[in-house]
Amino acid sequence: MANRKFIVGNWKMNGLRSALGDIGGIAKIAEQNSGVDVAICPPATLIASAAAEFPDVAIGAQDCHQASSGAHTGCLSSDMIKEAGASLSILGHSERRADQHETDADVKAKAEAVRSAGLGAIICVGETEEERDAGSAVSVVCGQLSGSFPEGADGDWLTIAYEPVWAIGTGRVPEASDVEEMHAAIRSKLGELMADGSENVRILYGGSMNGGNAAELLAVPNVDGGLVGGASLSAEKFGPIIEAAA
Ligand code: G2H
Repeated sequence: MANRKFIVGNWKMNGLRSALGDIGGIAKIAEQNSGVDVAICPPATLIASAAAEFPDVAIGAQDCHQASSGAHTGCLSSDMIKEAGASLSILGHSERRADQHETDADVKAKAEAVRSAGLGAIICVGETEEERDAGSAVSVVCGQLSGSFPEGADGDWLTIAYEPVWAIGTGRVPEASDVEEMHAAIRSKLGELMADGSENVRILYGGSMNGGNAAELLAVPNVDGGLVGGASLSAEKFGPIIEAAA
């Protein structure tokens, strides 16, 4: 049986309190499309207010430290994001792998930390343009998946997001056939990594998804939803993506 579609907004470093109304608008559209799971991951400063004001839509974080507490200036633990109202966290986004030098081992530890707090994890993987041009996209992505893969993985709390780095925020999107090939490879790797239940782990596509291309991308086999950046910042742009998944 096909997985329920999961559409996640990654607001990255966008949004002041004045943007809470946009989360309200998205929550309303999510409510009208109850066959789709929807989450918004605003900046950490908005998690508590968004979760309090809009309890009917899932609110997530964009990162979480692997340690439970301690001398980690500027970081947030899984218990902290949970207490603020997050029910999940994006982990290992390529922007963090590049800017904060996060390794696969860091991402695995972070996923295990959010799992311990009872939260969901969305682990991001994806190749650069050079890696795709060199023909190594599948091996790079499967290598990241193996290295980042947490203990005790289960589709109830773990989601994978395939985000080709060259498609992020560029308006460029892979051919449907390339998305199909990669998602099939990820599905197969999940089967190797898990004793059972690998078919229940949702695999999202991310990278310049918008209202115009969502239906085609979401129809690709093994695409169980989308991780959406720029087009998730308003209900006007995000709504059509949620509706395309319904
Ligand atoms: C990929 C995506 C969200 P965008 O990073 O994770 O961003 O949709 O803006 O390409």
